[in-house]
Amino acid sequence: MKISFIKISAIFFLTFFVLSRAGYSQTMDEMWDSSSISKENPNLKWFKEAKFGLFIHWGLYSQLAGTWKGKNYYGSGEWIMSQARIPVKEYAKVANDFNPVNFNAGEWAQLAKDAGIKYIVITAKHHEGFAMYDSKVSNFNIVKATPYKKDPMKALALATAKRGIHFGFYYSQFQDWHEPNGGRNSWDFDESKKDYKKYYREKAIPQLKELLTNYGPLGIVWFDTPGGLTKEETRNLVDSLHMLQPNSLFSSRVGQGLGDYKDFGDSEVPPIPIKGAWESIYTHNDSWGYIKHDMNFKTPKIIIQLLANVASKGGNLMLNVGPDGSGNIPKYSIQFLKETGKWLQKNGESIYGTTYGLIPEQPWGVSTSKPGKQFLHVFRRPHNGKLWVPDFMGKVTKVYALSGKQNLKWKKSGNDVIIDLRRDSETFLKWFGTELSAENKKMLYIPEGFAHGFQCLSFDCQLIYFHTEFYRPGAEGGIRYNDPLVGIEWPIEITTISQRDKTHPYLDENFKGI
Ligand code: JFZ
Repeated sequence: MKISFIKISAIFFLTFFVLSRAGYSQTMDEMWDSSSISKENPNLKWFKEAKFGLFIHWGLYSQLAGTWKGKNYYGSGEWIMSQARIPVKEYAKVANDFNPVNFNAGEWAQLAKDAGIKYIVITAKHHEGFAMYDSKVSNFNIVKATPYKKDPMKALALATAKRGIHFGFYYSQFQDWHEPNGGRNSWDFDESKKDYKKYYREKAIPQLKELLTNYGPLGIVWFDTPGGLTKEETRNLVDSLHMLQPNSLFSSRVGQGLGDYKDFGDSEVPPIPIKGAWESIYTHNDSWGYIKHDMNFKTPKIIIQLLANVASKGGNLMLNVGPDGSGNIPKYSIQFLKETGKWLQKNGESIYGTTYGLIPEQPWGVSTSKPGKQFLHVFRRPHNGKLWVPDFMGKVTKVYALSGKQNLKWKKSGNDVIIDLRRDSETFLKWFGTELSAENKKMLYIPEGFAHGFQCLSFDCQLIYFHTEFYRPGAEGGIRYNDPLVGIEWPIEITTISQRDKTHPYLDENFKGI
């Protein structure tokens, strides 16, 4: 028997837009806030429109790939020197084997281009202290200390410029585990005896000057984990570096509130819209630096939803990949980024140059906007096909699917807009892959790379599973409905809301309230 009720979607959600009346556009213009862009740093304009950046963590730790002396480490591959308490002298020997001959700047930059990425920030020096560029300040660098002998940053600066991608460096200004006076190596050096100022004078500042002088215009200098400087000293550092690159944006992790835009904590999206220029950073799997046993890659669906979610709060997503010690970007990062790029080619209008929408986050998804337009990113289809857009103050003139441009039926109910997303109106949906084992109804095939992306069309449910095994791309086989770690969930629609009881029967007598 051929079973066809389960389909797997590559692109799980849709985008719609709503034209609004002129008066409303004004409000939108205000919300768009172009005046505040020009009042603040004009260099922020490109950044605010860019929405999608690529972070690259690449260094000696990439060569170690999460393993030291036969022991596997997990979490942050770039922290392995600290996690394993590797002495400076021993760690430095890793450079002898670091020969990333597969590095190809053109390929990396082209991947970013194909993925719809507008800026790249790469680690010029992470906490390990190793310079991934040709530095005259310290010999602990890729040109002097490795068999590779070339400067990959030079090539990448050129390759990105050629493709119109803004280029930037991550630089760990305070933590430097290689240096006796650098921050945070307490296993080789006594922290209390350190002269941080000497380290800044002799390494960090001269290296930053090299980076800001020798690689053309930098879109961003991404500082990280500040320390060892007063506000005044930080201001002097920032001012002197800005003289070298007046148009470059400095990340907020330069410290003391002196950055040009805000970075949230790692893997953090604010729950409500935030004005001004800001960025959320996420990594594609679980680690920033390459770990060969970390296969927990986010699927294109998850990346796209993350991008839409961040955009719906008004910010940028900078997604990290961790190339390996040979210079290869992990194949799932390549594959999933390209998929994301395909989606952006059709739906990019709902992301690039947008800001948060007028509609707060809904059970079905999020919204972004441009003057006169609202884009609805529908992550979860309402079970009855009716998408409720509550309290919508604009005048709706048209509702349509962004990719494909098919008009959708809609009506108003008070201030709510109800959009018809029933199955017969979903010709625009791009489903692919209907794979189910004919012999065993309970077995669902996981196509490579889409271990996250299930949707049960027959009863509007979504498969959920708590077994990390299932997230591993490339895992053969399938999952069983009767597996205790697999569940299904589906949305319910609440039509009447009653007053909440003042006394809650479930509360403990001693409960003091929240
Ligand atoms: C830092 C680094 O230590 C880490 O290796 C990686 O480069 C990451 C992008 O940045 O880690 C941080 C820094 C700040 C926060 C969290 C992790 N924070 O503010 O929540």
